[in-house]
Amino acid sequence: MKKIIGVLIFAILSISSFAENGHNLWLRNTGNKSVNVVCVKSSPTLNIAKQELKQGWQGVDDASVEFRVMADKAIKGDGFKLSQNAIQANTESGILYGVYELLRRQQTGEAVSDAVINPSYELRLLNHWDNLDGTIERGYAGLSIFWRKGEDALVVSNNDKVLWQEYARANASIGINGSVLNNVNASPDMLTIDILNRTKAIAEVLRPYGIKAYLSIKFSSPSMIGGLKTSDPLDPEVIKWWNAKAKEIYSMIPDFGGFLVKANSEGQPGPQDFGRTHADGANMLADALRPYGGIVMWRAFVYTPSSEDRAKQAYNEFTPLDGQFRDNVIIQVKNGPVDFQPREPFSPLFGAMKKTTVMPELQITQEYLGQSVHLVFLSTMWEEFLKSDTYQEGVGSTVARCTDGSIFPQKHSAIAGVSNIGLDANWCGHHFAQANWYAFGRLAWNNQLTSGQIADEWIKLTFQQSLKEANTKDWTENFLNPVIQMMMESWDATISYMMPLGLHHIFAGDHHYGPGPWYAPKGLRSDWTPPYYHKADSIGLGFDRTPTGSNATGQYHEPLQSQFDDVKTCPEKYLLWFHHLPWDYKMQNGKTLWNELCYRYDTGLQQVRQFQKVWDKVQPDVDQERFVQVQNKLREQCRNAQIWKDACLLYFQQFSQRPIPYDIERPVTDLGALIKNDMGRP
Ligand code: GCV
Repeated sequence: MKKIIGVLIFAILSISSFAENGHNLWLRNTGNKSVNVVCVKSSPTLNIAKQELKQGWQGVDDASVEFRVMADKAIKGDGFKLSQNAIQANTESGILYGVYELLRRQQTGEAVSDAVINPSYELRLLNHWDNLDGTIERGYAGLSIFWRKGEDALVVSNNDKVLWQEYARANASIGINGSVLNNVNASPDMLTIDILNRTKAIAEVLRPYGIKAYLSIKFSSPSMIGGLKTSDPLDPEVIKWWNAKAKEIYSMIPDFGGFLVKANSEGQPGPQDFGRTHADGANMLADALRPYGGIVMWRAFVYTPSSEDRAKQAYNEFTPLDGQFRDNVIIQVKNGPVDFQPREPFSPLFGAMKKTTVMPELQITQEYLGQSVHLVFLSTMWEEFLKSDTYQEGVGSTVARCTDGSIFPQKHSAIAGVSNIGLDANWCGHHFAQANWYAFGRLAWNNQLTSGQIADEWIKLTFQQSLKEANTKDWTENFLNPVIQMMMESWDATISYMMPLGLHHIFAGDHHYGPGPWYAPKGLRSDWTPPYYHKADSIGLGFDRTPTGSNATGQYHEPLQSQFDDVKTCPEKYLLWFHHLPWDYKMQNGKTLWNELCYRYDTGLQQVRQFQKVWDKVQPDVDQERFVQVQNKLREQCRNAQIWKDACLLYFQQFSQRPIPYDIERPVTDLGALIKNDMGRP
């Protein structure tokens, strides 16, 4: 009898729990209808397009779809013209993107109407912070998919090729067309022949999917690996060295994309080491790449331990150089002026550099947002950022328009996301972190998309079992809607339990996971310690960036400058970013700043508890493997949110000397214990 019950339970479980490890991402579905593809040409890219369409077709059985690689003025760059029975594009990659669009629409139930669909940005890149030894800076999903240490470090195995191909396919399916293969804290060895050979092998796998390979380079490579005495960008021997290196690279990888450079930033070498400017350095490299069509992405993430507010330094350094860069140089600017914090106002460099191409750098890997433990849908953050109005060329000069070529004449337009991909079976460490990779690609393709739409698409592609299911009221009400809502609220929740009201950079140590508002070891430069940012004292909390403080508000175009300066008009989400306010400052809702802070921390924690309920309730609609993994992550997130709340409230209470409102759950941890245990990387 026991045996029979056991068999029955097993049978029921196997029906309901179709195991999935997440490796197939949003590309799990295969079609069940046949389609006839008409295409006069054959090429690796077109062959992939054909195969994808045949494999995923869920439209009318036996329909015909024609691929037309044919110029059309309405179609820009990688764009395409879509209809029920044809995909037309200027390029073969455009046909492939059209195929993925058609399939996505079929799978998500979106109508396929005649339309021309052009990308917002010409270059849509992932930046991998992967090191040659296989580790990944700020990577939380295992080791690198490109590099490894050991005897077989340079062997290109069949497994490597399969993985790179899967990676390329996933990227192409969301429109990504470039990958920077290594960390911006680059090893000079990247440019040695062995590594270039491996780069070539990677580039060959990516190429048919329309993806170009790029490399991060170390500015001092000429002296470190080239045997030169200097790396001065104006030195003729250095110029010759880079010219020869570019020639060598392009002889191996004819479609090589170009270089990404972190220079004179966080200890990396750069032109300033030789008394030269960022423009001197970037232009020298740009000239070396120009004959081959390559570009230089030069990062503006610069700050030094000076008396100047860190948030102001990049603007101070780069705006005087506006107009001095070659047209194949793009200045890559992080979304906020500090460093990928849970929430920042946009960097004032956007829109301010009017004669220089500027590209946004977003961080997909969740360095400051719970790494691979917390469920945080970053699309909402990026949407807020892209839609922020800089006012630089009048109302409507959003960051999106200032960077995508709608406002400023620019030869190129680009956007980059720091990848969250590693060797983990599900690629990203957390099943929901896949949604951030997906969202980045979708927003890079169309910077006007809403996060709601992106979440809707991603959930359908990632979790639904069949098209039939997607159309049922049950699945929509019981799974789709609650999960969308959870995702849409998740960023807000995280801000609340980590750093509400404009607080920023109050992490412990340098792992950037748990709270550490107290963290300030003797001798450490102050701009690497949280008290530099929160400035808690007996009077109040926050960084005064108005004219009475650092005057960072002066870097924003009116009316933003006045709006941020005035505490009454400053959006509350940025209040403590721009103002140092007394603990009893009255918020718009009438609460004191201290009380509001307490409620925000508590609300964030309660939201995560709610996410746990949402997830537990959707269990019948998720395979067992992914269900349990997400459930466990949510439990840990909840415990950690509690720690964030306790740590921050108990720490700030030492300054505010006020009680935590009595209707809020009390802290469950002691501050002393929190400080002693300093929450490390999970
Ligand atoms: C790649 C932050 C991160 C560093 C990162 C740096 C950067 O400081 O903590 O790990 O280095 O940003 O973007 O260059």
